[in-house]
Amino acid sequence: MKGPQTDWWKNSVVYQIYPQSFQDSNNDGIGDLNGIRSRLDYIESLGADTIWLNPIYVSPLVDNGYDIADYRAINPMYGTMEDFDALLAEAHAKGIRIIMDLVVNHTSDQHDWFIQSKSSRDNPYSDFYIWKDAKEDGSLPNNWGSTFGGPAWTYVPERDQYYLHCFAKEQPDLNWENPAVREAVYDDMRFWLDKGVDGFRMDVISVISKDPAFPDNDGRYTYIKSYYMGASNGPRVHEFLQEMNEKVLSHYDVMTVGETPNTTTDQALLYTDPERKELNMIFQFEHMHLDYGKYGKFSVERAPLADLKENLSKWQYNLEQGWNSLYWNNHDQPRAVSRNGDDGKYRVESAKMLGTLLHGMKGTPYIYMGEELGQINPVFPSLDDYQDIETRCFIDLLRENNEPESFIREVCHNGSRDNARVPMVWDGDQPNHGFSSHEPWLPCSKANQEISVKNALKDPDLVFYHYRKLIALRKTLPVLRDGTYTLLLEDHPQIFAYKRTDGSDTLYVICSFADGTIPFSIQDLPLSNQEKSNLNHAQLLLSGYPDTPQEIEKIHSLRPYESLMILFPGQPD
Ligand code: TEU
Ligand code: CA
Repeated sequence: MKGPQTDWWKNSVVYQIYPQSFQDSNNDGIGDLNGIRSRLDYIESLGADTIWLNPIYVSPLVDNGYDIADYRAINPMYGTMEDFDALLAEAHAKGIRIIMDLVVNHTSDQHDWFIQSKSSRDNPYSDFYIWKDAKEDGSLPNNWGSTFGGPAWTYVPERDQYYLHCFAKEQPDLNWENPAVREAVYDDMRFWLDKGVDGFRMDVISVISKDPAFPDNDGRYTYIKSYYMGASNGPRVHEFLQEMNEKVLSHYDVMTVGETPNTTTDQALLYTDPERKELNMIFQFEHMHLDYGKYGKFSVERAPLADLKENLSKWQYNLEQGWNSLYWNNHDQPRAVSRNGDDGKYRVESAKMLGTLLHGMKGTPYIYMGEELGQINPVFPSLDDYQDIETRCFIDLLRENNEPESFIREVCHNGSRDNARVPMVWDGDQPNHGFSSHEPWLPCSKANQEISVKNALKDPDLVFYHYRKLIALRKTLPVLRDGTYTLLLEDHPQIFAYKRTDGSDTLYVICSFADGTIPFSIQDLPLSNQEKSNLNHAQLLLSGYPDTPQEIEKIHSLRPYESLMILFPGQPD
């Protein structure tokens, strides 16, 4: 929407939809825009007020849409521009905003810009991409590797040069040093903003500025040869984003979230401090890397609770002048219940606990489709069933390294992006889980068959209603938006506890990561004298168990993965 920027996004809860897998409406086995529109009531009932759509533009789907061939046209498999307009209008009518995925670090190699650019060294688009000669000795321009395996440079005979691609060779990096590239991107952004889109999630936006010397890297990130991804936050990235804000974003009341791999809290402040007029918030990855092993997230490790407590708290403390995004899941990550919770006996309790832990923090929470149900990692019958380019690349790499097939299966089960991309489970009793009456593009997950919307809506004690309460609390409790954060019980080996306070209300969030019952009482917390004398005023707002005593003095333990939200309401003025 045109007009000066406001900070509506500080009150928002964002629901991420992977369009290919959410709801098929024309029974071709592929999710689509009309399918999403048919499910807006569900999203409205959850209470999320903003939808993030993964890319729906024309694309050859080498990287499932993150290789865009036309930024202003809808991929016909998702529907038409009229279908998009209808979705946007109906969402807005329900008070639901929609943000799009802006993928402008690179295009598809089928984009007209690249087709022209690679045809010769002197055409209007020649400098739209990053072309380099071979080194004197004929070797590649530098040692950068692609995130999806192999070198980050591919040779084109027509130019007798190499072009850079930090991702697949079908995803050539745009040359942001070229003002014409930036203006072309800004025009494409205006096209969507003038249609009423409410903002953008910006794909690997920290990578758009490269060191002009293109130096060899020190070989970090060798497990996926993605040397470059270790060097994002390049020299002109903030200049480019301030220009983008000044020329485009500042003219609309929109939200922006930049995806910025390998970004520290200091760097995050540069992106999100409102005084700098760049982005509203970023997706950082430090908590996603706590269980990384030799092969990154294709790992058998688990994030130690102490590291989670330290890292999530660091981001709460250090972004006071900025703003955090809060996420466990997305289309690139495995399911949080499997990764950080218990996807067996205590699936429901641990899913609720992870939701409480995240949604009690300061920032904008993101819910990835199915997270509100407590979805777990699917079991793919064979390694051949994985389709994601990143997973395929790792399977090849691990086999090159002679890793045992059992290890490869285990780390793909733990880390593959396909874990998040199987069809949404509407009704486990319907063909293809109610997603489609046609064989889906990616097989449905039997492991999630009972973890369905239909079952969730029938049972108030399942994860859906817990997430709905968390979202409702964020709309009604100012302390959740503006309160300070303080980690409590720092050294407790099984409890992650913190408090939020705004000088009036004080909220205590207590989360057990133990798979057994452990002793706990409210007196274990550093309550203020006033709180100690007002225990009877404290309110148990939310628990992961239906039968937790409302009188908090009667709580003497935490059951497996039990989570509590306890409010000491401010004294009425
Ligand atoms: O992801 C950025 C990225 O580097 C991811 O591949 C992530 O680092 C990796 O999965 C490890 O967690 C963005 C998109 O979200 C992803 O889907 C695209 O494949 C990628 O950029 C290229 O556009
Ligand atoms: Ca379809």
